[in-house]
Amino acid sequence: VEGQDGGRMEKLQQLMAHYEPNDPESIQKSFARHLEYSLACTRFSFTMQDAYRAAGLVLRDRLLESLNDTNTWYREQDVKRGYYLSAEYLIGRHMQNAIANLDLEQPFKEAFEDLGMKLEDLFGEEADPALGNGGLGRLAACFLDSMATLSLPCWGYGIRYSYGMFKQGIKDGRQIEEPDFWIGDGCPFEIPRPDVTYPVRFYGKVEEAHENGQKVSRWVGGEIVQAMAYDNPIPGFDTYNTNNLRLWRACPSEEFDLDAFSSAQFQDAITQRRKAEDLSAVLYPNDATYAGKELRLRQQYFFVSASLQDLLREFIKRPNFKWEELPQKVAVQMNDTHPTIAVAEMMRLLVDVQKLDWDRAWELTRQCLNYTNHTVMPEALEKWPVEMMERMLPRHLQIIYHINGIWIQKLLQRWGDGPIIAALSIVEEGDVKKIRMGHLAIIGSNKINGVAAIHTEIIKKETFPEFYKWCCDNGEHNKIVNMTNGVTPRRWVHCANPALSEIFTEYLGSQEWLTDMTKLKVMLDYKEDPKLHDKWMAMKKGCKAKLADWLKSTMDLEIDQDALIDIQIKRIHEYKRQLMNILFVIHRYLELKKKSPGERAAVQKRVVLIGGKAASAYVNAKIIIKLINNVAKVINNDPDTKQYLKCAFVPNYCVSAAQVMIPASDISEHISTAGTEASGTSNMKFVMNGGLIVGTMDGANIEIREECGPETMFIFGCQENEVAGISARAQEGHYPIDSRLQAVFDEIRNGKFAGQAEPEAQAEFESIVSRLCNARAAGTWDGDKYLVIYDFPSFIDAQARVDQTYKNKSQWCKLSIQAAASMAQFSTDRTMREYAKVIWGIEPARRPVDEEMQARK
Ligand code: OAK
Repeated sequence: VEGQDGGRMEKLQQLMAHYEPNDPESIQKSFARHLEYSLACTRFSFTMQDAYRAAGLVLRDRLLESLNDTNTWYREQDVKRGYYLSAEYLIGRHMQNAIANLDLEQPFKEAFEDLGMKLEDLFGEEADPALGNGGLGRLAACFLDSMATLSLPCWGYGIRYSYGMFKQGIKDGRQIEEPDFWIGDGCPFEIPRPDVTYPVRFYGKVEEAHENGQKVSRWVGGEIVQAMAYDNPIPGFDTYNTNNLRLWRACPSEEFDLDAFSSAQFQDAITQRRKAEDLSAVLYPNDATYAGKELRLRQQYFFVSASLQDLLREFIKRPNFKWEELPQKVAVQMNDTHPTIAVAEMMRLLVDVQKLDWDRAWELTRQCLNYTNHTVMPEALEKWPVEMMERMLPRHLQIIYHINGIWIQKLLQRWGDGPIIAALSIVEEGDVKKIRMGHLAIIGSNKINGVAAIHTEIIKKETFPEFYKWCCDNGEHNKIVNMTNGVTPRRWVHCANPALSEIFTEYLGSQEWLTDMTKLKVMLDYKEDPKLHDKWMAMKKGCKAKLADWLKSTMDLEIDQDALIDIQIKRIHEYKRQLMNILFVIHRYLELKKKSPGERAAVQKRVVLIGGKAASAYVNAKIIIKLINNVAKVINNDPDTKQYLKCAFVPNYCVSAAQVMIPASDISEHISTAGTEASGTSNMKFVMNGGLIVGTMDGANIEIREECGPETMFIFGCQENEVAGISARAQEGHYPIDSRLQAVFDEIRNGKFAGQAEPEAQAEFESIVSRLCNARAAGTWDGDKYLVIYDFPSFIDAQARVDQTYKNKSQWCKLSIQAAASMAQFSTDRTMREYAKVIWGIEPARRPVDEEMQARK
């Protein structure tokens, strides 16, 4: 509304000059108002789902106040902004986290208890937004929490998928995939912004033209989709800052043409509309692999283009902006190769739209963009067929060729012609010519980073060795940097494990540890204190009881709460070696069977839980799920052993499941072949909750061990630098199979876990075993590529050490406290501080609060 305001502004200002109060009674009033007026329920008749929604709206009011004020503050201060571009955010449930971060735990509890409702029951009503596959997406979510908590002026950008990660069901032991329409009747935490939309073009052609004597390129025709913003406020903990996760939804570019109702074009109009909406409809359920699907590239370009248009608009809005200032005001992080079309799009926006000359635009682009690599798996480095790009993004292909031309010239000048030129080119020659997005990202970035120390070294030496050589040759040794991952202690300790949070707060006398985990070192003084041991063990017991209830209600599984709880939860992938875990379970079972009843009673009781989703097209991963389920069935029904060993595949592993499972674990399995897991982040969550790790010298395990002490970890298996030699020897035929593993293989082959009852499964299990034993093919897809056979004996040893150590409860408790108290390095607060300092050059901008707000506290 514009024009003479007749004091309107002032009046509105006065009306709005109060913040929503946070005492329990005001919260109740706000709840009742939303129940009746926003949701159209009555006070006398509403469901728990309605109550959750109304409570969500109570929070949303407060989040909005903070989000708007924070943004105004950033603008006033003219701070440098960070933008995290990620195709995935595995955000998890909002409510509990928002209550904690807004410092509303006490008043909310009181308000709802007084109304006869438990907060936990409300939390249980929330859908678990799973707009991500696994590690990369969850890391992005933890980063957002830390950026807000550190008051860093940083936003996330991504895609608002209507369908997130599929829901995993298990039928006859096999994975089935069901759609996850998480958005259902709408999410109270998101704010649709129909006023924030950008056009995104696809297909069409490029026309050359002359403007003011300059040759210019114009991308015309094709189709235009509108990107509409949905904002998701991300409140920080112990700060008044609330940042934003802006997700884009695809909408058709024009509303219905009414004339079309009566014309034959009506059907076409509907088809166009649906095609546009398809763009943000569903998350590709591939983790660390990619399929060259056209829709996927469309999704990537869609959200990248909208995000860059949005952030440039914010930059341009600043009074007297100058393009030279862009790198002082904007830093962009590209989360893996998925958003790396940003390099070409930034150039297009600067050159074609903003009319900067090429060299200037390139300097600005290169200074603003940064790229994180999240996997050593070469199959995850995206490469798009030139033909596809030429059709879909013709202007971008031109730009990429131009960038590559200049790049190759530089290389030739420096090194002359040779094989290294082809290795470094953005374009991969071959039957199908492809654009290597990893190369484009590196060339167009200021910094490149790996996600754990070992991973960063692998990137330098194996993933991009020629680039590293180029950097070193140019004196740019620090272009590739390490940023070890982390996790947020707010969600993964405070929310997931309130009992542990209370212990820490009691011993430290404040909640400061939640923003400074180095404070937990104080706990080390008490690691042998029997009083703390009692509390610690009671905490674990409570977590196990919660897990037991949850397993009973979700999958009708009963577990012995006195048993050692052993968990492996992560995406199912051959390199993560869930197969080795289940082979060990079989071994344990066979050993138990050999014993007399008396001897069995002396064996440590164990419950082994395995959970994770397999990409829908990943055949071997799906067979592994089936094997786990079939093994579990045999073991859990054997009257000789079932008291001592239980095993289960926990269906539909997701963030909310992790929040119940992780705190209850005694040990967790992080057992990837050395050099294959970039970092891993669940390892950090388990240890923060007082669990110990059975693990290989891989990913962040190595750094966790350094921080917590080798005695807190059950390490086994070969080292990364031994892998190549072992594989080579295996191919020459030197690949002995341990007799205990041989016994396991025999049992599988003899049909113990499928047999004639399930011939198909039997054939699949046998095929898996014979692939492992096919030593000569090791190092190829058909052999024991991930060295299960080689590492198995030392895995058995590590597990024996676990049992031995667990016998001594106070020793175990001491190690558990020691490890949990030594995890400061693995808070994403530390990770984000490092990104902000080393990569982005961004400073915190803590929003001050006015007196009224202060008084309200
Ligand atoms: C997913 C798709 C493409 C490339 C990588 C991924 C991915 O999820 N990688 C995982 O990233 C995590 C966060 O950095 C790491 O902890 C995991 O080790 C890595 O597998």
